[in-house]
Amino acid sequence: MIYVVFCTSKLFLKNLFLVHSIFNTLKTLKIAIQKSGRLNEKSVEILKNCGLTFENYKSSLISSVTNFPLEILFLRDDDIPEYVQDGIADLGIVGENVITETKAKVTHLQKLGFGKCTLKIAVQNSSSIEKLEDLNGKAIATSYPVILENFLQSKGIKSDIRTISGSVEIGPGLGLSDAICDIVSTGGTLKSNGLKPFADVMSSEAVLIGNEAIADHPEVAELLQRIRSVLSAKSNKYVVLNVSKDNLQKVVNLLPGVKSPTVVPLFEPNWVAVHSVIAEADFWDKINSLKAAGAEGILVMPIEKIIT
Ligand code: PRT
Ligand code: ZN
Repeated sequence: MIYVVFCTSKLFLKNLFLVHSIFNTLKTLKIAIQKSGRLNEKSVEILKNCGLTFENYKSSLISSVTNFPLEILFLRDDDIPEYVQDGIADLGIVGENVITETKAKVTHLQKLGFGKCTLKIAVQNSSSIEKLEDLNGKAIATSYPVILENFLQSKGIKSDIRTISGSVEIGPGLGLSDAICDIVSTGGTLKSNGLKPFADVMSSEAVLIGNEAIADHPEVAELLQRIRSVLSAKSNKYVVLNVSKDNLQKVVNLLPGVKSPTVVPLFEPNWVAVHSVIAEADFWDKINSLKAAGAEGILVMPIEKIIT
């Protein structure tokens, strides 16, 4: 009986992790991340930046965190939403595109700011398809049939969706389809295959997801707080600048800080150093405004964590 259940590798792995979680202490949380591929490195990086110590074994399926009650499961990204939905993993890091495609019932806990991409419909450069309605009755090759179907339905379009698992971009060239629906980040792959983007279907980035029953677990809250402090630090810069007291108010008005800027007297009379935090997004605008307001000797440093 057991041999029948273990007959495919996906089922085998799922059962292996299930048995592991039954015999393991009930307290140890499990987070599933991609074993190899585009999300692996950044997933490992964000967990390490949260102060978690573990070995990133390329050959192993599970790694224990030595300084936090957490185990890391290394999986194919397509399996992560289902593992989290079924409680084999409590948490997971995976692209929103995969969550939507698998229709997994999981809680979205936090967007992570990496793995950004857009699922797009693209057509050949020479294609006569010009507007969405032109896709009626046309064949579209994709690895994301669920997302594409939902999109087309919402636009009232009926196309022939051809599901293929990889190298979708060669579909039109081979005469397999009139268009494709695939993930695009730089656009280089479309270009090198003589395709042009035609419509955006969904934008996506890596997110932290949780099993619906585990989301308010205290250790999940702790991990979430650490992840948020890492993300917040990443999107901000620490700035130290000098300014004469005559211009101090003008400079302070431009700087929010975490609470408010720190102002420290300099040895030179009538001059102070101002310490503050600036959002990465409006960094250059702010720096130029600060210079115009009289700031000098501006130092900009990365921040490791912001704990509020
Ligand atoms: O082995 P496993 O199943 O775990 O991984 P995978 O091969 O299925 O996925 P992987 O590692 O390629 O991607 C994992 C996730 O990264 C995706 O589900 C997306 O959420 C995200 N992501 C971000 C991308 C891209 N950018 C991306 N550019 N996933 C795929 N691509 C591919 C795309 O399919 C196309 O072939 O890159 C090509 C297009 O890239 P550009 O830069 O030429 O536009
Ligand atoms: Zn995959």
